[in-house]
Amino acid sequence: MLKFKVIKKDASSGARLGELETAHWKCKTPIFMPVGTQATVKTLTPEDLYEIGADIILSNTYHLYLRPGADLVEKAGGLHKFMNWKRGILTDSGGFQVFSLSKLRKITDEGVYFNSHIDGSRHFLTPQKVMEIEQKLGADIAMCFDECAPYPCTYEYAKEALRRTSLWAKICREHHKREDQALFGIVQGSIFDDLRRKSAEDIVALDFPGYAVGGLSVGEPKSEMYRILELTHTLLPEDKPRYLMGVGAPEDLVEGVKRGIDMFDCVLPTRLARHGTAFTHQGRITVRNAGFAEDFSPVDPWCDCYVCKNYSRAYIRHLIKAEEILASRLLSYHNIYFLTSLMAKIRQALAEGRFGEFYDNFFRQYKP
Ligand code: PRF
Ligand code: ZN
Repeated sequence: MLKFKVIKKDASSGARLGELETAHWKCKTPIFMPVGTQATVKTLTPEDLYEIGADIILSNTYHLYLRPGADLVEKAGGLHKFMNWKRGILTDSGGFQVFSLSKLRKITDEGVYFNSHIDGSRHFLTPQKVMEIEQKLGADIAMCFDECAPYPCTYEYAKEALRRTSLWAKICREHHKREDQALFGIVQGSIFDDLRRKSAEDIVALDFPGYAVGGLSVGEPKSEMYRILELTHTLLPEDKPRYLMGVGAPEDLVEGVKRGIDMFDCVLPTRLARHGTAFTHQGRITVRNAGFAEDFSPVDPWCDCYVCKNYSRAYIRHLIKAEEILASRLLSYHNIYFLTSLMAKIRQALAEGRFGEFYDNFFRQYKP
């Protein structure tokens, strides 16, 4: 179902090199997982993603439940067959999307009432129902239904969301039966140390094959996120994968790995791409800016991706100005390649026992 092994630990931080095996795919960690919300990583084909070197992609229970529906995906033979993806898939539970996308929500201990962001129709998701949906979708890794508290929020609110997350995790655990799918628990607790401790304690007691840190990167200062990560990774079992949800800025991947994180996902690379922004080894550039009109160099001269080997900033800027969809595709390809190869370089550094040196070099060049 899921095998995870720590191969090597960094001597002076929480960073580790690992090996993760799921029903469809085996890979080394730490990894970045591109997001394919609606069973597609926007503008890219599976072949593009194989070429880039993506190991696991993420999809969303919330979106697929609303459209096209879990029954249809099941009829197609599961999400892998439906979207023609042969490597790993992780489905998020909707515990975040239902809070960020839908209006008129009502949360009870039984579940969440909400209105579809597509047609306004009324729905009720419970942990039982989310498990039923995720098992129909058939991803390699499924996530528990959780409540992600907004930032800022009161201590009392965060405590209540944590209590509900623990209650739902227990129900999810009981209703999850698929042996070829691993169910991960999610730690909440906002930015409160004692709540994070309590949440980790509750979730670890349920003995999941992997653990996620949720409720971060929701608007809190980066220093708070790093502080909570520093604490949380010491509360999670060493021999299980740790996944930081919804985090994908290059500097946060490096800081996350340093604090014991093995898996990341984020819409950032594809979203930035659609807005004309690219990652480079020195920081982000906005290719749509006039300053690049006659810049015939690659998006990132230090990148060896297909886009950087074949196209210039000036050409991509032209595509953006002319509203040609190829612009989104080329920048999405490059941005995902950038994060995927960043993780490959981190793994290489870990394997060679020089993560500290890598960290220093990265921040000497990359300006967030
Ligand atoms: N919970 C779930 N998905 C998520 C989050 C969470 O807290 C976040 C927070 N960054 C992103 N995606 N289920
Ligand atoms: Zn590139």
